[in-house]
Amino acid sequence: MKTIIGRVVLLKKNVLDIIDLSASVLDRLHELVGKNVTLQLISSHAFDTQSPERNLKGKVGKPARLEDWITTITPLTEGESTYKVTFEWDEDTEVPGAFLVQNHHHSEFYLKTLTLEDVPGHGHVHFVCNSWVYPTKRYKKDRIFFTNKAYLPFETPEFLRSYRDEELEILRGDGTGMLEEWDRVYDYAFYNDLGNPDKDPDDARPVLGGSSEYPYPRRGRTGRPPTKSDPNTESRLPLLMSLNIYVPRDERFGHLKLSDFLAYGLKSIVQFLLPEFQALCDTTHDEFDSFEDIYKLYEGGFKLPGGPLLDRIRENIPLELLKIVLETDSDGIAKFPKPQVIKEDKSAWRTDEEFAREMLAGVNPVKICLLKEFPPTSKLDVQIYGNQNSSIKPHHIEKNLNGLKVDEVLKANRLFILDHHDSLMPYLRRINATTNKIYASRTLLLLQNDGTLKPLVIELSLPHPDGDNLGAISNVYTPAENGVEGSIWKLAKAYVAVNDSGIHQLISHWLHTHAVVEPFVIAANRQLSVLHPVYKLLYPHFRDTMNINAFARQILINGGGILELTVFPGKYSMELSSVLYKDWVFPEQALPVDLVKRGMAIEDSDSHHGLRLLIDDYPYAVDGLEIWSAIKSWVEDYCKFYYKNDDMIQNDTELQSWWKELREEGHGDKKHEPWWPKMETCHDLIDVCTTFIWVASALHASVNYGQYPYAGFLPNRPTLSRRFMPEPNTPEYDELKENPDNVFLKTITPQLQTLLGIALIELLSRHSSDEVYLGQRECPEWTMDAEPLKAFEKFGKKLKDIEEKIVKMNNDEKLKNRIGPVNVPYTLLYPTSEEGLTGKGIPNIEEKVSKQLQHWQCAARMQLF
Ligand SMILES: *[C@@H]1O[C@H](CO)[C@@H](O)[C@H](O)[C@H]1NC(C)=O
Ligand SMILES: *[C@@H]1O[C@H](CO)[C@@H](O)[C@H](O)[C@H]1NC(C)=O
Ligand SMILES: *[C@@H]1O[C@H](CO)[C@@H](O)[C@H](O)[C@H]1NC(C)=O
Ligand SMILES: CC(=O)N[C@H]1CO[C@H](CO)[C@@H](O)[C@@H]1O
Ligand SMILES: [Fe+2]
Repeated sequence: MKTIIGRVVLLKKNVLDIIDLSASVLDRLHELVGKNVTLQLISSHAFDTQSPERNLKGKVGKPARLEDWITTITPLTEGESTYKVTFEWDEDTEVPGAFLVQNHHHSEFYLKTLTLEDVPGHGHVHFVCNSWVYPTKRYKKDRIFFTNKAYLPFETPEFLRSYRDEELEILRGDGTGMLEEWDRVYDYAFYNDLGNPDKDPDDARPVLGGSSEYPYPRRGRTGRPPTKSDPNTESRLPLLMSLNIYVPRDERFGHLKLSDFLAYGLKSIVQFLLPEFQALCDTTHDEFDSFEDIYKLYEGGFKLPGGPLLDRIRENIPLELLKIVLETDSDGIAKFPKPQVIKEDKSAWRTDEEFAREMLAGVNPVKICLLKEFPPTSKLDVQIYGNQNSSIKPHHIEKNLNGLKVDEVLKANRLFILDHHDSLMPYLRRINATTNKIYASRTLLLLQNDGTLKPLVIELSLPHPDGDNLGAISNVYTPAENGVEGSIWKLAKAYVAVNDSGIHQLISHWLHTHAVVEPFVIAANRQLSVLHPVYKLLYPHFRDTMNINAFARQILINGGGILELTVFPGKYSMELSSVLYKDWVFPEQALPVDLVKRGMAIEDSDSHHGLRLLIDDYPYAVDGLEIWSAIKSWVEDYCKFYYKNDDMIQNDTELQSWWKELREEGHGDKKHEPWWPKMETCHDLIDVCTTFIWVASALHASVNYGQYPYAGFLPNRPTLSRRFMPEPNTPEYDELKENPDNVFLKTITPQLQTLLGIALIELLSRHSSDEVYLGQRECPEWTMDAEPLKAFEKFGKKLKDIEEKIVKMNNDEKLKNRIGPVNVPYTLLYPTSEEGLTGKGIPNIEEKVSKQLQHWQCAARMQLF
């Protein structure tokens, strides 16, 4: 009998919880009366003679105690503690492959790693755990952790196989009951928790997912009971508990109890302030009078309306919280950082050149398409919607074609379109009946000789007042610099921007990155063991998605939540995103496929990456293709190490179950689509993993971290419009002549939603100090396989090279779309970043739920009640 020394690294609960001071005291008490934490090694080569299934399970060693828990004083600052464990180990049982842990303490701890220092014949053996371990009474079986060696299912050492399978069974759960804080179950549910029909019939929302009318990706199941009014709607958590919405425990790192602290702040806000705040919203103070007013938001001179209100707030809320809630200093002065788009030049955002450039390099560069026929047509059903074809005529645009004819520019692939017509038209009648007044829009642009785009015409359309089937009523606007025509043209651009902001937030950002990723995370945790190489490959891109999405269901995308308040489709927002999910096609999320589909690139084997861009200087596509191909080579190198041939893919039971469940459950409303990759070849696996990593990291970064730089100044990317375009010979038209800026501001997003919107995107656009970027891993020992580690290093180097290229291109004056009149270089696909609002950086994951974002809950609710 020999001994093996192990070192355990963990974080005690009280290190992470600011409030729960009692945990460590109680744990010290427990230790004194003999309760403790024990670990047992499991052999991967010797079977357990005690076990009834003897020859199936690896032998379990004697329990060994975590030493020195009492004597290690837990500091109240952040930090890890290291503990020693001494295992007794039979020499003939060979190498340990897993270990069990039992926590007899009063509270949970976060187990990071176990390292065995000198296993005879093997040296170091490393276990990467990264998991919350609750007291044993919370589990039916002891928690198990495996070594950091990746194994395909059939390569798993025989004596570890049943442990591997049992762990997956636990993670799948039994599909019943309400899930609790300590549970680790990954399961599926529809989006049926957004509405609150018990409160008010007006707060009911349709169930998204599970029907052909409202298809949707699945979310994680929480198992809360149904509402009283509608058995198909899941009840919502009471407001004060809303941070405790269930996600599998390890999807949420810390700060559980912070909610108590928040609840306190929240209660004071609600009790003391609400009536006043509501009164405030009803007054006419809710307008910015001039652009100067808006600039003051960033320059520190904007005084929020309602001085007495702020005094009242200050009496009742800790100053720290107040600052976050209202983004003000103690004098009630609102101060936001100046968004990049107005940093260098206060008016360049209003130019046509910048308006067009942001379609290639702004925050939503994924919508613009080549125009293939003129005039543009509609795909809407003629029976229902009548004639929805465009009313734009050659004479509208020919004066701006630099002497060319429409046919000539069309043939030369120089006409482009930002088309927001078909997707919105079916919603316009209902939206226009609310306070929002919007149009369906089409914007045509010309590619000029210097590589920039020039807007040619904007068409704004409404349904016919006497019935949808009578077709669209459209107006066409052309560029104008001065006078009332100039003001009309500026408004037309604003309507397009309103449209584009809503589609950006709802579709490009929420649906196409956050919502579609969650089913991949759920299916992987249910079907791929942590030992599986594909799990290890994708794991860094899974983390926090379920957590941020759960949080979003609580306060952002729920009925009456911030999204409904701040984007034009209002209460129809999520419904609209469900209708547009019908158009989501997984293989088209691959950047090269997307570019070809939008006509922005043509396949060409002689070109770099096999594609020729029709607009050479399309910054999103140029940088995106570099990142895409770096991800692809990394995934290729990694997958080829584990899969030597296609048979091994077909033979991999876990991989096949994952892929089947993703299609049939996770994206179950699309299970009959013929376009799903079959997962029969290495090529399929590489494509799927590359696309997934692209979506979760780079695509998300490109539409997320530019939000503050471009849309933090609302007039550049207004989110709402409240009036229609003034018609000649009306008082509104005269007002426009006299005071164009005032009319502009009264048309776009009002003051309160502006403040709300700015504060929200400031949080979403911020990088935390512990962000992990593409090409980096939190844990250097994530695998012990040497070749994959080497390939990963190569990936990191390639990303560094891309950074250099991006800087070089941004300094090249010939590439006009990379900087533009506003003088903001394109860095949204620059891989790394510093902390804060930098407008660059590609984290491995969609954003973390930051402490600040949690505070935001207060702010949000305060506005919503
Ligand atoms: C719209 O344009 C297309 C293509 O030119 C044409 O086939 C279709 O009939 C038009 N629709 C209507 C309702 O005129
Ligand atoms: C906004 O976009 C949608 C979807 O593309 C489109 O149908 C709608 O008409 C647009 N709205 C405005 C105001 O342009
Ligand atoms: C397929 O799996 C079986 C075990 O399930 C294994 O014995 C066989 O070698 C595998 N075939 C290939 C080509 O990997
Ligand atoms: C211009 C326009 O179409 N306005 C319509 C908006 O919606 C309301 C309610 O359906 C109609 O009454 C308006 O005519
Ligand atoms: Fe995001």
